Amino acid sequence: MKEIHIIGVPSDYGQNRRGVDMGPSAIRYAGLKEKLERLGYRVRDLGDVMVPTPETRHIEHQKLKYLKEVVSVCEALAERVRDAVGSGYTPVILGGDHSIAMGSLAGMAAAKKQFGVIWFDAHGDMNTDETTPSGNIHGMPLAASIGIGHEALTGLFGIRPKVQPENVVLVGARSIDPPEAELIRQSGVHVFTMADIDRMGMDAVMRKAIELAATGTDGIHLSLDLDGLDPMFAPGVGTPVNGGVTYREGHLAMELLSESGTLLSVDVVEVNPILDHRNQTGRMAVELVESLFGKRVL
Ligand code: 4U7
Ligand code: MN
Ligand code: MN
Ligand code: MN
Repeated sequence: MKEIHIIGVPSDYGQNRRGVDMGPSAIRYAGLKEKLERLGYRVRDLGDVMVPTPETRHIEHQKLKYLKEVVSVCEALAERVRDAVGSGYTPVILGGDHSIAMGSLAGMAAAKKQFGVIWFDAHGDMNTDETTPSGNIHGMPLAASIGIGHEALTGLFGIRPKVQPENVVLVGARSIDPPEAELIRQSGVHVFTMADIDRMGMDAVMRKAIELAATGTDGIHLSLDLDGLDPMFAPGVGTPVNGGVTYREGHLAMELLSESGTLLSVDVVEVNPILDHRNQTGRMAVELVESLFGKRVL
């Protein structure tokens, strides 16, 4: 069985509500390492990527807030992910806001010829500095990873693009800004909205998503934004959106990905303990990861 490497990235440079920097602690506190070990894995916690506190920095670009800091955190993460995956380990990357996924995907791109991405999220994360309504980089990591947007982000770690849009699948989308929708349509990434999940069911959606992400690639990176779940099950997120994936649909999605045997790496992002209720969202994150790594009833 593959060895799992946990990497924490306590960064909240990509969004404007403090607290998501405590995500790695909350997820660890919910028992991530022990629970993965109980499933039979060897697990090493590599600790956190160094992230200077934002109060010691200042915002230079209003449309790309904390650009320099986001890039340096992502490049430090990319090195760790490249080394873990290159040595045959499975990284579990703990955010932090979703901007850190640019680092995960950069590391994957350095280690693998081709990989697919399942982007589990209420949002599209397909904004650029030209379309962003907020200036927050956590709304841009998917666009940047397929080569769309500001060159400081698209060219991160010297690889561009990180992933081919035809191998990228959004699951759970229900809040997309109008210019972002236009970019999604032009880009060629695949999207299953909540309406698609309602009509087709999560089983059919995930089977299709896995096929699209895995075809012609070495495997799949899952980017798990906890706001993809309904806020009833994951209240501790900075940008909650009603009408999300249920508890059971979330687990089913993880089980199907687990059974496919295609998982290479995962990030778990946007857990904000300050907005949470007694670490409900941190615990939910760990439960989902357990299903993803094979936990079953019998
Ligand atoms: B997340 C937003 F305007 N689209 O760009 C933006 F609604 O990583 C939200 O999915 C982005 O949590 C949410 O700021 C980013 C906004
Ligand atoms: Mn996101
Ligand atoms: Mn989101
Ligand atoms: Mn968010």
